[in-house]
Amino acid sequence: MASFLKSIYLEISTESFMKIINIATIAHVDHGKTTLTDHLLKQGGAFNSHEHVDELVMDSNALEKERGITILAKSASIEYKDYKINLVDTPGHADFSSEVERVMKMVDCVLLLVDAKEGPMPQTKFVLAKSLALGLKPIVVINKIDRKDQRAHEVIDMVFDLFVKLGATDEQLDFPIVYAIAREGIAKKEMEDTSTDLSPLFDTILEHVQPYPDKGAEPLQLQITNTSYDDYIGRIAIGRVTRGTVKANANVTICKTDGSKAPGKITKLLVYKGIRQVEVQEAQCGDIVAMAGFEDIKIGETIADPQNPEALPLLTIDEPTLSMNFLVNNSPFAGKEGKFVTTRHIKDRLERQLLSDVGLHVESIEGTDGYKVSGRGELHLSILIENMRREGFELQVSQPEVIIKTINNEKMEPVEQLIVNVPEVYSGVVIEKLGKRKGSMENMVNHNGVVTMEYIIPTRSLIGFRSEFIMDTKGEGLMDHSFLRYERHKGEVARRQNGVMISGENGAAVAFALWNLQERGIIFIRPTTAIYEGMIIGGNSRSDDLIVNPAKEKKLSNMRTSGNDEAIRLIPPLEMTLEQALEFIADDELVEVTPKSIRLRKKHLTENERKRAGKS
Ligand SMILES: Nc1nc2c(ncn2[C@@H]2O[C@H](COP(=O)(O)OP(=O)(O)OP(=O)(O)O)[C@@H](O)[C@H]2O)c(=O)[nH]1
Ligand SMILES: [Mg+2]
Repeated sequence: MASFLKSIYLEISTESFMKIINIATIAHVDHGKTTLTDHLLKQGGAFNSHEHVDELVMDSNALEKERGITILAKSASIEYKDYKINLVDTPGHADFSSEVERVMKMVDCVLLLVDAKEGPMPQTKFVLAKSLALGLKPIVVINKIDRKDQRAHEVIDMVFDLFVKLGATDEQLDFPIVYAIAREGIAKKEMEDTSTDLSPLFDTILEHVQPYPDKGAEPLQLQITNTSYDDYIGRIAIGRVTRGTVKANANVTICKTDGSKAPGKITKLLVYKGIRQVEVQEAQCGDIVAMAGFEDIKIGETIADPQNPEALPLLTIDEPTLSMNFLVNNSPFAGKEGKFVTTRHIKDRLERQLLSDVGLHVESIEGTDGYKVSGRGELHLSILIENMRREGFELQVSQPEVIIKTINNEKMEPVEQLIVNVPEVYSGVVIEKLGKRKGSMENMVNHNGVVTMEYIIPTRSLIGFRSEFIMDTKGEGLMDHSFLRYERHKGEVARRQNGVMISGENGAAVAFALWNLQERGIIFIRPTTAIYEGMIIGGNSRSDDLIVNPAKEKKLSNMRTSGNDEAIRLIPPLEMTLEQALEFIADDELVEVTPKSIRLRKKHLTENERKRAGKS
């Protein structure tokens, strides 16, 4: 969990003894976790009155703000009556589920948000299953009840069925329900109630959740569930105090993941106060603390009393399902736009990432200047690439590949649960395409002309599917998927059907050439874009690859129209995002990523090289 590093107060704060409750918001993507956390913080007095606060303060990093999604879990605290409540906002996207799972080990209760229209979605099921297995008793928050198409009561029945299906105990089944309009900071115990704030939710929390028991006199034990980095104080280890009292400057024992023990010292101790971290001399049992002094500590290790060093059970970390090769940029434009371009740079950066990103694996690739990087999904890896390019890196990335495993002598592959929502008219084409990609339909309902279908489908089949789906449903379809499990390998599936247009020249694209080419497919570049031989400049409407010359000027023979560009009407180019580009490329292609550009290219730049490679 990232801390609010810029705002660490290095003043000493003395904490008075309070009852401690830690709560996490969990849900499917976009069901309103960050919005609710924001309003809980505001109404819980987390901000000083003179403080200027952004909307969605918890989505604090640049990528989160831009994309409107939460990537890293984050904590903040409020004081309500005589309680200190730590609130942890978690990401909803399936690629970040391991982080959510770890966060749940630090909390006493979860607020399970469910959209009053959408109802439970794949990630709702995943996070609920995990929280039930940990013995937590969730509070269900039916959010967005202001939506015209809300169906809160139906959604509650669906949530109840989900609890039953996931084997909830009677106690867990007896979950409290709160209705909310997170965006307006309003919660209600009954739909009909009038309410202007979140106090019904605060009250429900206090009624339902037992504060953390006072184990302050016992020997210290606390597990590191997250780490972050601060330029001033270095590596920060974060966890909840399971037992005992933690003190600044205390000598401790680190119980390592390999079973060994090592001495350590807490050089700084911080707790959350509002959205800041404040330095304290002592933190209470149950509280979430951040500590400096442990340069190479790993997630899952336990900080313990040297007299009584007992490790907490290791954390299980989900295995990666998808990998991409991160290669040194060797395109003709290498080194022109980025600061960090060598294998060494990439290696150091990946090593740094590994310290806090436990779901990530990195291996070197023999005979190649690059690394095979594996993670929990496309977004997990593309966020890393996006962060790297913002930091000044250049690299090339290969087509995402799923990780195939052999289990009991059988070839197994990751499969996803996919939910699509499409207007009836498009359901035929979507069913056909998913069938071709070896999807099996599990359920289909038609609700007023909108068809909702559930599929189980190989992860591999979904690479590149989204762009087709958007085209096929004219942008009206919604799709959502998350990793389900490993299943027996389903054999070949159809990948990209279309070829590409490859530049045969170096130079700069000109409008006249692009205008001529646009009848043959979709163009990805603009006039004046610098091009090189082997760069992909468009998609061909046919299945073969086409070598073209985007730099070809118009001959000046026709006096009447020369210098007159009237006839040239260019269709705006399809400029792909990083994710789109990664989904698009075939296995003989690469995405070239620099701080300024995302280019597509053939691995082999000249036609001769491609022919030779094709023969071998
Ligand atoms: N109509 C309506 N919209 C809401 C409500 N609460 C949140 N939203 C909107 O839902 C969208 C998603 O909200 P977020 O709070 O970012 O959702 P999230 O669950 O944190 O999303 P991730 O972190 O990406 O999983 C935003 O556009 C919010 O404005 C609500 O009560 N009513
Ligand atoms: Mg969020």
